[in-house]
Amino acid sequence: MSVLVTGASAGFGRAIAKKFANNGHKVVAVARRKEKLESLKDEIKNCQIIACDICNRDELLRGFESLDKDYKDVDILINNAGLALGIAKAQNCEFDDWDRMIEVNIKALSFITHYFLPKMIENKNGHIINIGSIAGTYPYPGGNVYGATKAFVKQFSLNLKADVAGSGVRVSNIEPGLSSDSEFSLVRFKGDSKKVEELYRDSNALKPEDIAESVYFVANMPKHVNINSIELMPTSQSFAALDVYRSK
Ligand code: 8X3
Repeated sequence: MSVLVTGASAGFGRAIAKKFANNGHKVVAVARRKEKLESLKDEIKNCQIIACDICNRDELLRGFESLDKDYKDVDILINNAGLALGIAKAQNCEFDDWDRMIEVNIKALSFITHYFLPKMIENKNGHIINIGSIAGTYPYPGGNVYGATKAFVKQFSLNLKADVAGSGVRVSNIEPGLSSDSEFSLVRFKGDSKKVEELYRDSNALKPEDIAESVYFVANMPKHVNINSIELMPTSQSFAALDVYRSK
């Protein structure tokens, strides 16, 4: 029995991996950067790593197969890996950015879920915890495909829940708002640290540990309780008014 976390090298994923490992769980940490995973492995007990791009299905399958027996039987799958690329309006976006977000946020997440789900059903035990986003619910300029991928995660989580009902398997979607201390915004702004600084200025945004706490809470509710979703924002964040563009 183990907990598999994707995107575990940094940010939410790393904090989630630490939270579970520090509470006695075996953790499978998946991410691209081997050195970061090795350093995580040095920090926590009971951790095995899979260093690969989760969009590379062959590498991923090889990684799953290489796990020790007591790590292979994943009972909590945390689909955390995901990214936003760019904040331009749709008409000005690079299609390659959209393609990559769809590959990681939708296709890789679906593939990994598809791989582990049958075993969970067979064991009558398992929990799939997806990391969605408030962007899957609330539209904002520049959110275009990123928000749409997170809307997929939201609906996929609900549809999975409908399919696994009665099996003992649980499905949850954690939807954070503005979150700092991860590489998310630096990736989104393509390395422009000034924009990142401005985004977080005086905001007291959510921290990776806040998300890890929510994930751990959801996973540790009694087995008969399925928390379908948690939407969390920093106290400082709110909703924008609906824009009206006037002709004059
Ligand atoms: C990230 C949260 O507010 O940048 O998923 O869309 S937000």
